[in-house]
Amino acid sequence: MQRSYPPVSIFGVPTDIGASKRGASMGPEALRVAGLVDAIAARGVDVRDVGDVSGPRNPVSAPVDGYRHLDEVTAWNRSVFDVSTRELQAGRMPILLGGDHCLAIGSIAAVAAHCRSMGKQLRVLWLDAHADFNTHELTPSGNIHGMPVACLCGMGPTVLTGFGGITPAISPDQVRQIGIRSVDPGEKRLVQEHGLDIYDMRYIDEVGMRRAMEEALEGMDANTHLHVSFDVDMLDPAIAPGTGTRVPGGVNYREAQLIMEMVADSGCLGSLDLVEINPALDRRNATAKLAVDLVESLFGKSTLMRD
Ligand SMILES: [Mn+2]
Repeated sequence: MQRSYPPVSIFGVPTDIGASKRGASMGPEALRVAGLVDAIAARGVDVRDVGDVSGPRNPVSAPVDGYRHLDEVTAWNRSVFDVSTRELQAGRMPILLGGDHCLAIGSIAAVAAHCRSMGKQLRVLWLDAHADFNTHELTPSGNIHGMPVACLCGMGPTVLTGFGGITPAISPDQVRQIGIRSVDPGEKRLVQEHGLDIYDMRYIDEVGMRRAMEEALEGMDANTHLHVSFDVDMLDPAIAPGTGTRVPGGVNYREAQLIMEMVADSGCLGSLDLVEINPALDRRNATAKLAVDLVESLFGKSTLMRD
């Protein structure tokens, strides 16, 4: 089936401000070097690289009240929110090149505000090894890349929950998480309390990726904007070594392709985050190349002709 995609705007957010390890700040260039823009253009999509967002350097300081770098995280997310909003209002699909996963706060807050103003339904597909549902009371580390889903659901500091003017930006029932296999003990309780819809690795092992994805995409229609937030640590570290928080037992190559192909088939893709690629930990840019390969499938590339 030949699908048509809206024009796409790619922007880089070169920071590791919310991460535990340094290096995700080099992610945007790694993805460009791996040929992301040409790969999307080859799908017949009008794609433009609008350059990098700028923000404060990483001070590498200790947590304060359970948050590391809260001021800097806020500044970066403010810029992300502004760029995403600008591109959405121009009728373009924003693709964020991270950077660490804390940047999804600004990105998804912008998408949520846009959906509200357009009267569209929002579904967030969160592809990750981690639930990212920590709060400053629960977090073992203070790293804000472990908190974006909680912040978006209204649990977090006011500076991070208020982008877009409405708190919470989203509710847990709009989120589906795939690939989860590492959740902190306190976080586990919070996840259960809020009924987050999680397709963890055990569930995927038991029912298969196809059924997990069918359930995760259930209930979407032509009026649904699907935001995909793709943390490359969802993937098994054997195929995606270039990331800061590797967890064994992740999604394999075929399963990952199936996720992307099923998103493409839904016809609902509206925005995308590509985060946590850390070239300092990678082997010859393999993780960025794999991400580009998966993005091609997200834009409808398939092995065989299908209708
Ligand atoms: Mn994450």
